Amino acid sequence: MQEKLKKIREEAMAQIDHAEVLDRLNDVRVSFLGKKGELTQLLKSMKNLAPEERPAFGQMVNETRAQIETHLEKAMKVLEEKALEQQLKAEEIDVTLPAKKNPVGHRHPNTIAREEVERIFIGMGYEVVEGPEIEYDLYNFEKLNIPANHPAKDEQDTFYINKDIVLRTQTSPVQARVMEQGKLPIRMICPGRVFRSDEVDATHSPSFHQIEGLVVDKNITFADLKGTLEQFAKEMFGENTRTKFRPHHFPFTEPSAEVDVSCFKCGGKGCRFCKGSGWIEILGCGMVHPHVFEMCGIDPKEYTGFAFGVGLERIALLKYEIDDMRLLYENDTRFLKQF
Ligand code: 2NL
Repeated sequence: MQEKLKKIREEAMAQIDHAEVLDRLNDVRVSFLGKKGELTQLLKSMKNLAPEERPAFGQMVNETRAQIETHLEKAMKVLEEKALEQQLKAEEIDVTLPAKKNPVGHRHPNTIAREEVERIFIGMGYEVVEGPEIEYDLYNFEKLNIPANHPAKDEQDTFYINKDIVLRTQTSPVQARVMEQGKLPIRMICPGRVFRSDEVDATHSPSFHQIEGLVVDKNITFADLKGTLEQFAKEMFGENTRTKFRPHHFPFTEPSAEVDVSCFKCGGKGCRFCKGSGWIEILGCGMVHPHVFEMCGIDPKEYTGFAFGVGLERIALLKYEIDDMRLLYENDTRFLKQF
């Protein structure tokens, strides 16, 4: 029996010494010290001994158990430390490595130009209002005095969803909706995306952006229109900018005008930029047509007003001297981040 005990102890110690992982140590514990373990079996077989031999043998078994346990504890500690060390090594962070660069975005030239226009008109007390890009024919055309047979309504110019619904060709329907709400006076601008069935080239795109403005109050005159747009031109293109109003025709305004600004490159002397004329066309405007007022529920005998429309891309291309509109839509950040 003593021989067997010695063999068990040596075997256990050897297995503990060879264990390389904690799980293996646990197996060793179970197979020697567990309920069905070898040492427990040996203790059970003590009944084969003579009664006077039992206490001494029992004590020997207990000592062996204690020795194995102590050895197991030590081995466990060593393995636990080794595992922790490995984990720390695997999760090591080198704080001296260069950080991953987070590319920062950039405002689009259209956005910069829009925010500049908004800033100028907000400074003059205007509200910024937005509206739907998909509109009723009624608001996009009819209420703006563009009748059924008008060439602008041609399928070649307008994207039709069905015979009553279009992709808006201008942002004026937003203004028609505000007028209909009947809260007067009105001082508003409405920036937004508009659509026309155009082929893509250096100056055209089927989807582009507009900012329209509208003022409605008692006693608004063409002088208010002129002063407002002169102020806008100076803030947008420089203090020395002069403006020129040329007669024009729009269905929704009467009288109507197109506005040129003195070339901000050459100051009006004439250069490649203004094609030698000294003037650059920037917007269209006019006094709101009485018929438009009537269709939007405003009495034209009591109220007058002016309106204007600016192409946002046109402003961005001019201001940043970009010669092809397509560059604005390609979203190449090498191009966009220059502005
Ligand atoms: C242009 C010309 C213009 C308007 C837009 C307008 C809106 C209402 C009533 C009357 Cl609700 N007029 N808008 C007026 C004149 C010109 O835009 O060439 N835009 C790029």
